[in-house]
Amino acid sequence: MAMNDSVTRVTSSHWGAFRVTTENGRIAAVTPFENDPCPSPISGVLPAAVHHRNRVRKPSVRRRWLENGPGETGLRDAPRGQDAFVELPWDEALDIAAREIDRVRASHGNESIFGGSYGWASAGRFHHALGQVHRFLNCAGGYVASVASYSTAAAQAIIPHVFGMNFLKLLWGNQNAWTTIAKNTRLLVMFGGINPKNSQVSMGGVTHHETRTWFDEFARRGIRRINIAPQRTDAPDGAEWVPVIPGSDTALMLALAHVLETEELLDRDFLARCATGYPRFSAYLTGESDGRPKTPEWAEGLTGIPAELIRQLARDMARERTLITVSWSLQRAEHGEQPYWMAAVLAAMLGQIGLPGGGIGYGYGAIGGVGVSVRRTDGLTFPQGCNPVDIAIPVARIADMLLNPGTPFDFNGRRLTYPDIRLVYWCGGNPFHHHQDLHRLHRAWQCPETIIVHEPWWTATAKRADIVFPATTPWEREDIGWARGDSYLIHMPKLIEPMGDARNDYDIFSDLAVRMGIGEQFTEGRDSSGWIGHLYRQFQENNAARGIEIPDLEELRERNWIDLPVRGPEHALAPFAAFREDPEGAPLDTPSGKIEIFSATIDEFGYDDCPGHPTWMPPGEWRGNSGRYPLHLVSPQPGDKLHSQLECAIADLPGERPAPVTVNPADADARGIRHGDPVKLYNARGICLARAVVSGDIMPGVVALSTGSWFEPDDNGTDTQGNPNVLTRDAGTSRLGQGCSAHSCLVDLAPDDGDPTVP
Ligand SMILES: Nc1nc2c(c(=O)[nH]1)N[C@H]1C(S)=C(S)[C@@H](COP(=O)(O)OP(=O)(O)OC[C@H]3O[C@@H](n4cnc5c(=O)[nH]c(N)nc54)[C@H](O)[C@@H]3O)O[C@H]1N2
Ligand SMILES: Nc1nc2c(c(=O)[nH]1)N[C@H]1C(S)=C(S)[C@@H](COP(=O)(O)OP(=O)(O)OC[C@H]3O[C@@H](n4cnc5c(=O)[nH]c(N)nc54)[C@H](O)[C@@H]3O)O[C@H]1N2
Ligand SMILES: [Mo]
Repeated sequence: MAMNDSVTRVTSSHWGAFRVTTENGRIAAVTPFENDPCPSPISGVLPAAVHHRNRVRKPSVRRRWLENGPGETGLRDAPRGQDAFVELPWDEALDIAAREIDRVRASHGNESIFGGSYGWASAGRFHHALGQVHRFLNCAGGYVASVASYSTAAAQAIIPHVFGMNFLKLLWGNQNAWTTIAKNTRLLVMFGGINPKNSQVSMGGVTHHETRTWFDEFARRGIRRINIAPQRTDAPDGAEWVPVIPGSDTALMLALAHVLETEELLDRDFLARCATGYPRFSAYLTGESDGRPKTPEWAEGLTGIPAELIRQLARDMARERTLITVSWSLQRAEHGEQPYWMAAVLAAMLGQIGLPGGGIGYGYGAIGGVGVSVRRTDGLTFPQGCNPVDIAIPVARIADMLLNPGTPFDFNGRRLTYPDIRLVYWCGGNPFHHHQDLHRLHRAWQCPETIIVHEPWWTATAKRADIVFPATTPWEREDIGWARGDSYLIHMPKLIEPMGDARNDYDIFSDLAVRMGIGEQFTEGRDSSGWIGHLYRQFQENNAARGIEIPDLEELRERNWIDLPVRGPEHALAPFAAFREDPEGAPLDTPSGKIEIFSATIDEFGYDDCPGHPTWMPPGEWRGNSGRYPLHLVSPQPGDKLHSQLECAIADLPGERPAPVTVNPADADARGIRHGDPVKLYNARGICLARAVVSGDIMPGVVALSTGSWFEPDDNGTDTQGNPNVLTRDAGTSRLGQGCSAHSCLVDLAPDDGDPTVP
């Protein structure tokens, strides 16, 4: 195309499809995709972000690493993050990196390379950064991997024990569709809400944003909606708001269960036929086994919810067709396994699991694809190969691993040992945004000899690497957009030339692979367009076998997008219906074949932080047991963007940084803080700046600061942008799940008077 042509094409992203207009080789404007009923505004900053001065323009190597070699002892004087970078030509930088990977694998073995490399990267089936780095490291002899996710680690550990299936299988294939809920549910009880700001996003994309539309429909149909969450805004307007102290949902669920038990409102037949272990659990519930009945009065003090309200809610749940939903946030907390398990027990007691619109659902609203009625399509996956190294850590235990090589730890019934990591390779994630207790991560990050990062932008993680390779963004390369739970297949055209010397992750890995003698293995003789064509043909074949016709790639290029005929109420799910009908004939894959209210397997692990049935254990850091830091910090996902992506352009907007912290008027008044005031949030782990949004939409005693700001500490270590992870605690949910427990965090708040110390 000629340089001054103005072209508009549709492209895809994790937050949906949108139109991009390019002019003179630059992204000039972004406009909504016409078929999306509720397009996400996240791409508004795209033109500014893609062309931002903060882009990594050339391969860059940290000066002291270059001068002194890997593992140089000077890290104490100039830790990663405080050193200058030297820009090098591609050939030289690739030679250095390939030599260094070869050195580490020869002298310490592949089990000293960490390639867990967590992150969302960007959408697009072929250029997905994580698939790229994993395939590359597999070809190179393997790497230490990571398992589960920051999103749902505790759920992924507990759900198979309870329902006998992988959590993701439950999520995508065994939950009520929105259509089924609209038709059948009468009472929707939402623990942690169902937040449309989160359903803007889905892994790989969500073209048709329909959560709000469904809630309008629920309201029209008179479906009662109850939002049990610290913030009113956690569910669409019109829901009844029941504020709950964060981390106390298990106590609330136990009290609801207690009412069902004592008022004989439970389905004993369902429990006998479809569940196991109720008698043992009910001895705990009634206090027979521990002397403490889990009454509504008991829960009132823990949850902040009046006992009478709990009692009434339990009766209403027993009377109506009730769907209990639980947001993912509940399990990103200490003992995060418990509310997930207890919600399943509560649903089993109500006896509606397997009935349309009843039972239990996890993660509605957390991502846009959940609940959407779309037939499954398969394929378009860049093969990662096999990992010859059989070591993986729970994903959120990265700092523990780097700080404690050789130390044993427990994980879901196994005793594992942290490996001794010499080289970290990160591609498509931003741990210095997403990990907890960032000052601790910063210390841990000084341990490896070498850190290599691919990034389009100079994020806090890129700034803390030894070798940084500039990566392209999706708008600088061709790809295919398609995702689970979406019906759209989108050709993502290359819209502009790469910024600076940026290259595709695939091309960077191909060149490293050639230098390391594994070129043929990694590329199989294909360049990126060869791979896209190859994967696309496989996708066509797979789906033809299922009767879904996919046009040729040339035609898709021409048409830009197509809406595949895979949507519709006929694909609505009937979760657990067959099991409910005939639990012996269609058993679950648990040891008992039933829903496990008591799990002998978990019991035998002997974990005091995850016993054999759902149990209330007050978190170590929790409002009920705090003196010094009286406010509970929740750190939800940002509504205006995806994690830390495109942040540099948002930070440029007047008044946007530091980030807003939502505070109840009572807490603000007590500290002399007014709406809009600069404030500092602090605890023993760190300090960050923020600006106060004083609002009655958050319950007293709780403050909310979204994730997403880049970590930019000043000389005193105070984060200037408002990243909650300088405050959050870095500990596993329990020995079972070892997940991220960011939501268990206490802080205090003060006006920002410019004094670097805390009051
Ligand atoms: N306190 C607290 N912390 C949390 C959470 C919380 O609730 N509270 N939530 C956690 C959760 S659930 C998650 S998922 C994580 C999210 O954490 P991350 O997934 O790490 O966040 P992103 O900002 O999406 O990071 C993606 C990075 O990849 C880069 N990138 C984009 N495209 C490409 C590409 O093509 N190639 C390369 N090489 N790089 C690319 C982006 O610039 C960005 O820096 O945060 C976790 N952290
Ligand atoms: N716009 C946007 N959408 C996103 C993302 C994004 O970055 N931006 N990230 C995506 C990702 S990776 C994920 S994992 C999902 C996460 O989806 P979720 O985990 O469901 O969402 P969060 O925003 O972390 O939390 C939702 C709400 O839970 C409430 N909450 C916190 N702790 C508790 C508690 O103990 N009890 C109760 N009852 N409520 C509590 C908080 O008030 C919070 O606002 O979101 C996805 N969607
Ligand atoms: Mo996530």
